[in-house]
Amino acid sequence: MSNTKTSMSDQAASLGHGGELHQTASRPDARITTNHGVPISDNQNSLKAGRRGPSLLEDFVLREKIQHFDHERIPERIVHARGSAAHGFFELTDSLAEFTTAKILTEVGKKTEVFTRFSTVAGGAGSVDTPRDVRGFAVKMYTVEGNWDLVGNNIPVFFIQDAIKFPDLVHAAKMEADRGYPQAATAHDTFWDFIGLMPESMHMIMWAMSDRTIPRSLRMMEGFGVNTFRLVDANGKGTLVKFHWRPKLGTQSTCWDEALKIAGADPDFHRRDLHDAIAAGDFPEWEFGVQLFTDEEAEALPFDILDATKLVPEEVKPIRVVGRMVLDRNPTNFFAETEQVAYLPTNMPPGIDVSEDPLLQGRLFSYQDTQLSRLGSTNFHQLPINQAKGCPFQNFQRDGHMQTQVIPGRANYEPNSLGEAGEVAGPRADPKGGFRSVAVPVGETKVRLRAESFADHFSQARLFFRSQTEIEQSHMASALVFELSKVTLPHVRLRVLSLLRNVDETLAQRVANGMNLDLPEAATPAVAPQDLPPSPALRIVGKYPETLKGRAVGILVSDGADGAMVEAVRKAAMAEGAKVMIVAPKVGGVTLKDGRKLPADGQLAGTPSVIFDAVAVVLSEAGCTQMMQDSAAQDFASFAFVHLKAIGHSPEAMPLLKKAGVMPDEGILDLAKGVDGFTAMAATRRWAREPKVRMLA
Ligand code: HDE
Repeated sequence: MSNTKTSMSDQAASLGHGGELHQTASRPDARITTNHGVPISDNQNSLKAGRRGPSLLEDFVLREKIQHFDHERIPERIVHARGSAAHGFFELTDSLAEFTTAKILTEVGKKTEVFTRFSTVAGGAGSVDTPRDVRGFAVKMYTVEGNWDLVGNNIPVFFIQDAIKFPDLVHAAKMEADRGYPQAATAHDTFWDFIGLMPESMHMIMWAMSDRTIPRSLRMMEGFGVNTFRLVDANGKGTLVKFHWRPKLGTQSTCWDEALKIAGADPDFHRRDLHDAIAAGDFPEWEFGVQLFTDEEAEALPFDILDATKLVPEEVKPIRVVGRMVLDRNPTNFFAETEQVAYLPTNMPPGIDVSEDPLLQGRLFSYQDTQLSRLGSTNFHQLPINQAKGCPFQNFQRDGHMQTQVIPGRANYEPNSLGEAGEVAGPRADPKGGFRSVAVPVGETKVRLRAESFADHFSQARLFFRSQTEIEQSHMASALVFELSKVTLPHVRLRVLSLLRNVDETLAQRVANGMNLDLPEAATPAVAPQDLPPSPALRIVGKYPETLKGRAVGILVSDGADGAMVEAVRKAAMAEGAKVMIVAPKVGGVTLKDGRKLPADGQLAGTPSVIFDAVAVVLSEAGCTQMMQDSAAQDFASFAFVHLKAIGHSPEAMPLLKKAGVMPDEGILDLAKGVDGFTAMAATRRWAREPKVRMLA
């Protein structure tokens, strides 16, 4: 009797708002059941014919459990498979009512729930977080007029101009078809073969070879809508728009050598960083901005606004900041939310519309289609993470795989007059408030071609390269040398070099020198490149203020270390907004000079300096002697040095630093002289050190 009572109350508790069933696993008194609610008496042993006999087919508990497990995986995303996400909100700070009717862009101060997923592009779902790759930046905003998915990247342009090339691009970039490698890397023959044959990719290649593709943190990336969209006012008038996200923590990157080493030290580096920051209440925030253009302004630009390989420099059209996004809640369940979320560029509230960009036009088909194979049902919009939470969705689409709605009545067609008989008639179109497309004139002859206005492939690649600081230019040249040195086909290397000559002769020469090759003849461009005025806004170095906020400082300690020094560094770094970790040879920590115990946050062998932005090495004399026998301790110091980090140290730690090849410069500080300068030095990389530790192209 009491059993029946429990099972009925369990069931009642598990019925959600819409009548959907929820797991009760979080309840301490919850009984384990089959998927159909039958209580299970033993979850450790299968049903057997005798004590040592074979298992019985009759054992539906075993069969159901194994079978469900066998089907746990769904196809991973064909691109952007590796991703990390968080919940948060969008808040409008400046109304765009002059240009659009979309409530999310006109109601200042209103907060709209969002779910944002960041991703790498090429690697599989289980690949590492830090390859050189473009990052996806997809934001789902649950607005009161339906979901708005702004499915962007951390780079404002793209490799190709027409969607028809996308499968080729992705095939070429992913692991090679016969051998199944390399994973999550573009440094291989087929990618560069494709690039060498696609001059339109040169602008994006400049971005891909810049430090933008090795971000320090998902919290420190800019985001871009890439394609041009339209805002639509109450009269149906369209205004062209490009969307931007700017991180409050600034754009920051790793060093390439560091990114490679992080891949080994912590394959989940970015996922962990995002999760930990949000869990600690350190919520990442972005400004939301727009660049708006009338058709006439767009017409006057020296390229086509419908061409996704081009950007509009901020110096030409400033970004108007109109909102902010804060991510303040980690997903509760990775699969249900981060994996099952489905972003669709076709999700737009009334007041926002697409442009004729041929890349975007292809995307308008692709995302809906890919969800059908990935999530397996046309009802994927009913999954909690995909539901239009800001408003109800209602239409006459019915049935299908995994239908979870129990819709009453017989009105499943439209028009109907069932309302006249007092029955529920269902929803109707809303000519005024419903989604409307801008009346853009079209109607030329059908053609399969690339518009002449898309023909200039080099001017903006040149603009980007020439807008960079010297430091960034040398990183780009070195990245190209690294990638092309992994290419095994000589003609592929030469073809890329011949394209680079149209971007910038000095760049091409540096890359050729870096491979010890002679420069081939320049490729013949379809349109002669122009020298556009440089755009300093395209840099990372020097663009944002230097800060320790959101960054991490590691303090390596030994037995007998000076506790006051450790404490002073910790306090100073935390006061600047950094996360601080104590690293010791043993995870139980060390005994300080004054006899106090200092617990460690990480063991030295598993907590290398690559996961920190700056380090302090606070050792006793005996501790230093011991650590000099440990390659992990030497690597800690030497990698911090070659990755251009500030290193604070106790005087006793000098022998270790010397053995590790650390040479004195303004970023190496004796902490016995005070910790004051340390945080200022730690707020940025010591770029001046780089030529002394690395052969740059
Ligand atoms: Fe995507 N892209 N894409 N893409 N894309 C997908 O949709 C596609 C492009 C972007 O976190 C897929 O749900 C085509 C540009 C992001 O879930 C797929 C073309 C930009 C994500 C697809 C492009 C993006 C995707 C695979 C060329 C920046 C991850 C899984 C016409 C503006 C979203 C999925 C997430 C995912 C197609 C080009 C961004 C196959 C055909 C340009 C951030 O539908």
